[in-house]
Amino acid sequence: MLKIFAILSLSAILVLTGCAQQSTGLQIKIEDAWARPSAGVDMNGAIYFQIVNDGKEADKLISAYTPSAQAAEVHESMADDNGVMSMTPRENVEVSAGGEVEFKPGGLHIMLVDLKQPLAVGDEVSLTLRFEKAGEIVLNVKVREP
Ligand SMILES: [Cu+2]
Repeated sequence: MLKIFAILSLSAILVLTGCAQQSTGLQIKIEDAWARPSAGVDMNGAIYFQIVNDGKEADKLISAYTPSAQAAEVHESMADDNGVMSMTPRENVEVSAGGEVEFKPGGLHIMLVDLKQPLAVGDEVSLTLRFEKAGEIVLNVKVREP
């Protein structure tokens, strides 16, 4: 009986700290998420969205996960002086307090490495984004034409 009581009060504490965290005004929203269809034999995909930070503290996107591919990586595409595109992995992406960061073709994206199945228009992909402070945000992302 004592043990049960201990567990109950522990979960009460967890709920309370959850509330306390929210009251600091930390709020991350993901808007307009979409995935591009995969093309032919290229079994990589890409997901785009906008991160909106309505909170009073900066936060960082630190990792991504999807069950639909071997890996989900945060990448940034860039053109060099000759206009040749390349992409580099980003360790994290900071979103300033009250700020927005756009993931879009030719820029930041979530790369789906080694898709388990091709992505066609109308399909849905589950994507989990992990933020340093806001924790995990799970999205259902629709595949559509760019
Ligand atoms: Cu990429």
